[in-house]
Amino acid sequence: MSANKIYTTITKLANNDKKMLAILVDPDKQDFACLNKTIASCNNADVDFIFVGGSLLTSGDLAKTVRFIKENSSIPVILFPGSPNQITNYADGILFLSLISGRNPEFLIGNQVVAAPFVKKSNLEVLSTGYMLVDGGTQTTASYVSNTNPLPYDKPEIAAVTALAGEYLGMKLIYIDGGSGAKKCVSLEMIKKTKEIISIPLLIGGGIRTPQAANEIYLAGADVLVIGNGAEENRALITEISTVKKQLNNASLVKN
Ligand code: 1GP
Repeated sequence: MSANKIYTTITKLANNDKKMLAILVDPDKQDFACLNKTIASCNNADVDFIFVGGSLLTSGDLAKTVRFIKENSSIPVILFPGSPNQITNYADGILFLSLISGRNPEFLIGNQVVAAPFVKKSNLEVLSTGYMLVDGGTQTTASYVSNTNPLPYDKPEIAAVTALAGEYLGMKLIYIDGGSGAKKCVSLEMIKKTKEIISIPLLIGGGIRTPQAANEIYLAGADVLVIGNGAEENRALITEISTVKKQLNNASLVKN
């Protein structure tokens, strides 16, 4: 994949008010027969990216999972690593995350230093991402493992200025996450306030389980939706959210 191909695609679409959909695959939860069905659903729907990773990898094989996806799909695969050992050259790109909602130096810069030489040796496209965890009503693995407090759910202004600081530090994407299996999605108010203040693409994930929620989150200003558990539990959700995305993109075509 040529340099910056993924980022160019994301910015071009976001700048044209086009919405994107990413399906998150957790290598720990994969039985390859199920993964095959998930990949088929992504191929048949209009999924833009497949993210692979997890806050904590225990039994899964990341490289094998990514290779299997690449063998069965042409959708770009982007690593969403919870730790520096979640790097494989089989993917197309990597969200090079800094957990800017937290105040744990290991997740702000320490792990990135460990990962940097491995990323350099790879062919992965590096997508510098300001990653923000928001309280989604339950303690998530991500906030526990990172030993950080998530942003308060009802403080959209803190989220917005944190994202802005990330942009000023040179990050290319902002990802606000309620965390895997969040009970509540990131609030629409937080998405709106953040989108208003930043000029880089905005990814939203955590607890999105219905096409209605996806529609509202897109309309509030998310450029990319990330769906993990919801798609694992109900594969039809991939097609349903993809349909929402296509309808919004067709409407924006008419508007433009
Ligand atoms: C988690 O945002 C992702 O980091 C996806 O969350 O699994 O709740 O969809 P869900």
